[in-house]
Amino acid sequence: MKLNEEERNTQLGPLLNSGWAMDSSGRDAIKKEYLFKNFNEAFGFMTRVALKAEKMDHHPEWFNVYNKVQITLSTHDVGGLSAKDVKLATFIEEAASSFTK
Ligand code: H2B
Repeated sequence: MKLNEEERNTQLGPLLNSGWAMDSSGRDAIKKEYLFKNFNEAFGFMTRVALKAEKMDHHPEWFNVYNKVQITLSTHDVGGLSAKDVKLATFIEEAASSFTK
C-alpha cells in the first residue's frame, strides 16, 4: 500500500529532515546521496544494504562511483512510496552512520 498523507507526515518527515528528498522528476520516490572515505567503505556499506534488501525482498535503485552512492527508493509493486521504503531508508541511515566519512 502507498503511504497515506498522515504516514507521509509522521514517517517520511524525519527522513526528509535528514537528507532524503523527494525525487525531483515528480516520481513518488525518495533519494539521497552518500559520500564515503573511499570505494572500500562505499562498497562495504552497499554490502550491508544489499543483504538487508534481500531479507526484505525490497531493493534499492542505486548508482556508485568510487566513494559516492546515490540511492533512490520506491515500491514498484504499488507505483510509489510504501512503508518498506521508510523501513529500508531507516536501515540505510543506520548503516551509513557506522562508516566514518
Ligand atoms: N523492490 C522494490 N523497490 N519494489 C518492489 O516492488 C519490489 C522490490 N518488489 N523487490 C519485489 C522485489 C518483487 O518484484 C519480487 C517478485 O518479490
